[in-house]
Amino acid sequence: MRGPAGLGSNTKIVHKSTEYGPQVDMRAQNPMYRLDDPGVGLRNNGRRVLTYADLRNLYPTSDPRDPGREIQLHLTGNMARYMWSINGIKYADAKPLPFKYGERLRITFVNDTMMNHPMHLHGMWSDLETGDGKRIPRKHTVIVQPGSKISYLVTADAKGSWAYHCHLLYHMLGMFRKVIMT
Ligand SMILES: [Cu+2]
Repeated sequence: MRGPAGLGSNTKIVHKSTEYGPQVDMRAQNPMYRLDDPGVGLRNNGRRVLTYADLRNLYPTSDPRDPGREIQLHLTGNMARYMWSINGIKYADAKPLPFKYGERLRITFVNDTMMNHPMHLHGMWSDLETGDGKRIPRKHTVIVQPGSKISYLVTADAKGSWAYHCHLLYHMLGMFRKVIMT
């Protein structure tokens, strides 16, 4: 089941079989949206900290369609071995992610690790779902907090091959996918 545009995902969280093995040392048991959580080190510090929950677009949502499909991606790793992956599979072993030109899709990230991962999809906007479908903010990079989930919408409007990766240099070797849009 998919929620309407702007409100996020109702889809069940599933840890795929590829997430089980020495390359993954933990899996989030009940990941929630934490859009209004300032994050580690910025909570309850006496100041008002702006969060993703505060973001609204100045302009109406450019593509108001509800998503036609949803991709759930798990950010995975093994902290002690410093190995990083998506769905337990590192880039070198992964198949490209297929996008269909013209589609509106939802990406839901589940962070199964204890670190933040700023995820960057090249070539398209990441329309972050913060609760208002009419004013969806557009981002290039979306931070996924530890043990949480987050969703955004993508309009597939650029054919070709695109990089999709964590923006932390030491993570991106494994936490990386190629997107191919046809
Ligand atoms: Cu990362």
